[in-house]
Amino acid sequence: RTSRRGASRNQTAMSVQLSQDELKKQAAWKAVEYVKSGMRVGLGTGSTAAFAVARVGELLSNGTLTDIVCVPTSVATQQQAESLGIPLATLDEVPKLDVAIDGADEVDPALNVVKGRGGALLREKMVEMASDSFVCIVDETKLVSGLGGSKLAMPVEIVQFCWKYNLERLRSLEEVAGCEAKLRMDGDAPYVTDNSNYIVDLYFEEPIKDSYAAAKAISALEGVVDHGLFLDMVTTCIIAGSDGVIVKE
Ligand code: ABF
Repeated sequence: RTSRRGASRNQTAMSVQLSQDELKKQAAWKAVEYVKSGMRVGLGTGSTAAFAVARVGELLSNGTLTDIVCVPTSVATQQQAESLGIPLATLDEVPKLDVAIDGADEVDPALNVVKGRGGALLREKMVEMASDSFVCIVDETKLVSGLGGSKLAMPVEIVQFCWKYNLERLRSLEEVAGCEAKLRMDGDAPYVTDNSNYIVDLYFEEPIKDSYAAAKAISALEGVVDHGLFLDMVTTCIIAGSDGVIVKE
């Protein structure tokens, strides 16, 4: 028998989860309004982006959208899109996109974002850099005053070769001084990305002082493939919050 208090606690948790999913869905549906028939579309990764992929599939199946081709940012998104019958291509086949829709982990006031906690940062950055516009979709919990401020992971994709050496070099960069660097694990083994690389997660006590300097320094390390700082890339940010959906350009 669930105690009355237990039930109310679960209901509260459920209502929070439902409302966060509802916010993600609202942001995603708003973003898909930017997709017009005939467009080439980048499809993001993560739970918010998944709502956008589902919406694209729905509008294709009911004839609202026609003649679009999509480039997924992960195997997971590729599989979701395939299950919905969404026409897919690769950047080799479609090197220029009209719009990319994707989530984020953190958004700062300048619309610079941290992405990649879903492990898909490399393909996301390639697709979003290939796109004329990048519509970022978040719920209000992703807003931060400065990147790294959520104290959650800022991911860096590195090659597997000598990963300990690369982790230590990341940890010693003065541009990310004081960060904690951990190899992301998947159970007992290192997490392996769709591109057969590893992820090192950086954690910050304070927001990163200079995101641009940090991005430059991290990218300069030859064992680094790419990182989760997506700077000056978002063209439109759609933020779903308790007081509605806000569009920031
Ligand atoms: C993806 O969306 C990743 O870059 C990022 O980690 C994730 C956010 O996931 P969610 O929408 O589930 O919060 O693009």
